[in-house]
Amino acid sequence: MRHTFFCIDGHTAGNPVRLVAGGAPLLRGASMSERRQDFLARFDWIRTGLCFEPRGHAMMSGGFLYPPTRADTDIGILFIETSGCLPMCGHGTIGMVTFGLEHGLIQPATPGRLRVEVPAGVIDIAYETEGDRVTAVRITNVPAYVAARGVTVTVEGIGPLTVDVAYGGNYYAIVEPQAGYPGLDAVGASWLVEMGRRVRAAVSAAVEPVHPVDPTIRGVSHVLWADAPASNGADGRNAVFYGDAAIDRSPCGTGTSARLAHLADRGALKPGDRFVHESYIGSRFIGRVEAATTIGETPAIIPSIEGSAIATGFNTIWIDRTDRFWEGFEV
Ligand code: PYC
Repeated sequence: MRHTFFCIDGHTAGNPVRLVAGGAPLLRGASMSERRQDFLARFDWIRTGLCFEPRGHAMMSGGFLYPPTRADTDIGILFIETSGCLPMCGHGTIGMVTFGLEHGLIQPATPGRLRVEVPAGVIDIAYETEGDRVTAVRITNVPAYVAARGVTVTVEGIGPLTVDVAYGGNYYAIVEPQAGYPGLDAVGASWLVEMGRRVRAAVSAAVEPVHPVDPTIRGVSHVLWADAPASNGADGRNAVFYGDAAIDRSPCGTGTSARLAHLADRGALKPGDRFVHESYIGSRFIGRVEAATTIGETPAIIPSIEGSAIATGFNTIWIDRTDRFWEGFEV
């Protein structure tokens, strides 16, 4: 049996985005969070088939547009990625909103603005256009907060390492330069991947953060290797490790949101402050601390991130069940 998926492929700040514009499964659930659980239970083969080799690669990421479940939102987004079915993805949202608007799949009630339901909650979008192109997308993200401070773990190949854990739509172990991690320029991408796996495993054995309002969002899925900026005008630089072998080519939207919460928590940023975050390949998002807030009783911030995306083409992909690798593979 052959399943056909019509995709718009492209990238946000260098990281891939595959918008599956045709072939999305019908999902059950009263919210995008419940639909995410339904997708994981019944359709995860679509994610692995489209994201893993041979149809994807270690960094592959994307998702589907759905009618929202809430009357106060314009669309719903479900994310797929090599690392799983994320509660929220910043670079993916920037890409999917850009491609959806440019190809008429999203019809905003108010031009320049969208309210989007994602599994992690509701986000607000402001976008700019030039002709038929979307040139910038700003996401006012779900609230971000620091879940754990000063977690010391022992990592083979590094030794003792102290990290903080922060949430920006996914949970991040944030590693700042210290003994054992001398900064991005002193280590290579393969070191960041190998040590990223070990840091995530060690931190996950030490703490399991659970979202204060939605307990389906739990656990450290990503490692943010933080550093000082490499070039003029940026305020910080990072390499985000995700999945089994990926370093985000973008500055990572949820990672930047977590980093904003992290810096705000220690008083280095306050509401209104901007933070230009540079990726491993030198692309940028403009982050901003919009306001202080709470999640339940937990102090948090509302972060925003701005970036842009480029579509690179249409891609009609078959997943044929007679193919030995129909569900994809990782090596
Ligand atoms: O931009 O939020 C993001 C993201 C998550 C994983 C890769 N990119």
